[in-house]
This record gives sequence, C-alpha cells and structure tokens, in this order.
Amino acid sequence: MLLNLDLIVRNGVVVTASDQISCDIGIKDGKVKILAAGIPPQEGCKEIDAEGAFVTPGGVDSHVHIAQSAAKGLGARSADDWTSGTRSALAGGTTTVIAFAVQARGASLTDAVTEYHKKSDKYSVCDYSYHLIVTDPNDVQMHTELPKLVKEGISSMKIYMTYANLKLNDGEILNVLMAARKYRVTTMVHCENADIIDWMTNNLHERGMTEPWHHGTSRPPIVEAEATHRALALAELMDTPMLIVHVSAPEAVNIIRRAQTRLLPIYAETCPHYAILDGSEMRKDGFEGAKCVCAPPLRDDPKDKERIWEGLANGTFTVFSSDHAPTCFDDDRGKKLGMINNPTKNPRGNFRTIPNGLPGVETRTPLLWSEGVLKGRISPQRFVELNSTNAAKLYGIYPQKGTIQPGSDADLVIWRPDHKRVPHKIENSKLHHACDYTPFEGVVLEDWPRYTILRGKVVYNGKTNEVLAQPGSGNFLQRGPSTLPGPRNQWPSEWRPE
Ligand code: DUC
Ligand code: ZN
Repeated sequence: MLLNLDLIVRNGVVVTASDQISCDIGIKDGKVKILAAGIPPQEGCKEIDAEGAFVTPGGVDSHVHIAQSAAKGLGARSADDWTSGTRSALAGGTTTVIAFAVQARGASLTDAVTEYHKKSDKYSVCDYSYHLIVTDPNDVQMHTELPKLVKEGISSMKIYMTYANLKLNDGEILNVLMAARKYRVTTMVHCENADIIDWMTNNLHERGMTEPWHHGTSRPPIVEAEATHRALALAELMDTPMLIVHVSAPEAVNIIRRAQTRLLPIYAETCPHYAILDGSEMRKDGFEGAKCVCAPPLRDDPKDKERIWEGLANGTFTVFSSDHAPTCFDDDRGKKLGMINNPTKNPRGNFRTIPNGLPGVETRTPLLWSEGVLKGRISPQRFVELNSTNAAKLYGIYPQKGTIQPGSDADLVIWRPDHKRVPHKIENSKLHHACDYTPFEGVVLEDWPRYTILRGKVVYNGKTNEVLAQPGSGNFLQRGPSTLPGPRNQWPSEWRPE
C-alpha cells in the first residue's frame, strides 16, 4: 500500500474525546491521513515509535494574553512577546492558542485586529487566532465591523464586568449579546462585580490593609457569584450561548451547573491555578505573594480546589485554559508596580497596583495530564475534551484542530510510555516563556510531553527540551461558528431579539 506518507507515529494509544485505540498514525502534508494498526513502511518516510504511550491531540489554549498590557490599566508590560509565548506553548504540548485583540475605547475592532496581526504574524511559532475584547459596543462596531470580522474568521468576543477601562454595564452587555446571537459569535464573560471590588478596595486602603492577600479580601467568592448569576440572566434573556471565563469559586460553579441543568447553552472555563493553588500563595513572605495575584483571586479555602476538580470531572467545565498573563516579578513594569505605587509604604506592597495575572501556557497541559489523568481524577478522554476538543468546537476550528482523525491537522502530543516515565519537577529555568517565575515552581509532575508535533513536524523534543519551530511558522486560523449547542428559541418573556 503506497500512501506517500511523510511521517508515521507508530505504536501509540491514540486518545480522542470519545475513544482510545492502539494504532499507528500516518501523516501526509501536515494532515492525519490514516489511523491503522501496522501501516506498511513507506520509502523516505520518517517514523517515531511511541512505544505504547498515549498520543493526544495538540492542546488548544483558548485563553492567553500575549503581548497585551494588563487589564488593570497600570502600564504593566507583558513578559512575553509572540515568539516567547508560543514557544512556551509548544514546549507544554499546546499547538494552538487564542489570544485577545483589545478594542481601545472609542476605537474600532478592525484596528485592534490589524495591530495584533503586526505583533503576531511574523513571530508566532504555533497556530493562533484572536478573540475580540469589546469595550465599546456601539452600533457601528456591533453591526458593521463585527460581521466583517466574522467573515475574516474571528468568531468570538470577550467582555468584562470589571476593570474601569474595560467593563460594560448590563445594557451594553445586552447590545453585545444581541449582536453575538445574530452573527453566531461566541461570547466570553469575565464575571466579577466591579462596584463591590472598588468599594472594598477603597475601604481596605483606608484601613491600611494593602498586603497582596487583601487582593483576595477585596473580591471574595460572592463577587464572582453575583456577576456570574447576572451574566447568565442576560444570556437567558437574549437566548444566546455564553462561556464564563476563569471560574474559581464553587459558588459560581454551582450557579453555572444549575443553568446547564436547565439546558441553557452555558459553558465554563477554569484554569490550572484554581485547581492546584490556593489563597495561601498570596500570604507568602515579603512581596512574594504578588506572584499569585490574579483575578478572580486564588480562593482561601483549600477544599475549593477539589470542587474545581469535581467540575472538571463531571462536565460542568467545558474548557481548561491557562489564562497565561505574564508580568515579571522583578520588573518596574511588572509585579513591582505594587511596591513602586505604594502610598502608605506598606513593606509588603499595595495589591491595588500589582498587575493581575500569572504565567501558565506551558504548564497547563502537563498539569492536567499529570494531576488529572495520571492521578485518576479524570479519564484520558475527558482530558482531551478539556484540553483540546471542546475549545476547538466552541471557537469554530473543529475538526481541523482538537482531535486526531483523518483530515485533521496532525497536531499531536506524544507522552512517555509507562516504563520511561520519570518525575518532572517544574522549574522556571526549564520553561520557555520570558517570565522570571512560575507559580508552579517545585510541583512534581509524573510526565511531560516527549514530543509535540504541529502539522506533522516535530516542534518540541522533550528529551533535549528544545523548541524547533521558527518565528512566523505558526498559521493564523480562520474560525467559523461554534458547533456546540446554541440558541434554543426560548425566551423568558414575549420579547424577541429580532
Ligand atoms: N485576570 C484578568 O482579568 N486578566 C488577566 C489575568 C488575570 O488574572
Ligand atoms: Zn484572562
């Protein structure tokens, strides 16, 4: 049988969101051509022996901030540019990232996209796309620019309920949701109540309570739960799908689960830091806690992490994303802003001026694999769903991305076979991002990708820890509408969007 293959991955246990099958993978022109046991050797074709190890689809990280300034508007600088951020992605088994093109208030969505192409196109080493961050949903933007961008393959937008420079009020959110429904755009929402956070932050400052962990005090679970409930009410009113990003509080998980049980098309995302870390990180010595200031915050009750794992196992969470938002610790335009802009001279800094966010694009997949699958919390199929397939479906790139089947891009992660697995300690010095720390320093994993393959090419070799792809080799992905369940044509009143 002459298949003219370029690469055969032999003896793998190929995992998809539904199945697990022992077979070889034949790859031609960057695509999976055949899945079969015992593919005959092909002349001039490279081979990799997976030695009985799991082979999973390349990761799709649908929430990364690369070369984007931090949401608090403090003039913080992203540690990563598109090359370092996407090299880090490949080294951790992620072959596709979806980052954010931010509309400045009063400016156009198209300008945001044009600017972001300049930062990414010649520099990305993995495949990529952008969500729009909408800060000014006026008629022209929603009904002239948005449909044009949808035609160009940008089929999702994110909105915020907090941050002075980004937040929308409920009426503006309804404008966004109406357009999202009309043009079949997936809407992502950052759910935290802005007024409570502002009030609490001012009050804590008046009392001199500015240490890093009071970031958590200022936005307790109820802040996330209230906004989540409100966002879901707006989605139900408009009968349009919605994904709640970076869910951290069990109170919010319960609200989401209830909506899903009512069969509303509500999706949810959580992130490694909410499953692995807790609020004690922000109480570390000196200013160390600033490394783990993110929003929503890490939660104080260590048991909450198990609630997150429950949601990952039982299907409440649709996707597991990194929310990679790196600012360096030792940088006057990074976490140190919390020491520099510190009017009360608190020796442990001022949480209000610490940029929010953690790095994590490289550690996301290995953490979910090791802490989830290898520790028996989730099945390999559920891992694939959370790590790749559901994001590809929700954001309109399935089955090109997110699975292993004939015709799909040959994006693969080859893990180590049982007999070759060695503990892998996470150390920042081994990571490929440009951030000077990882919040997961010292966490010991049971495995790390042995190879990452992007469109049929080995782009990361785990033995040497080398990323082999060149800047500009990543493809911009034109995306279509979500293929997960959408509007139901049911409304809570006589009102209809059209
Ligand atoms: N929170 C955000 O809202 N954005 C980026 C990172 C974070 O922690
Ligand atoms: Zn984010």
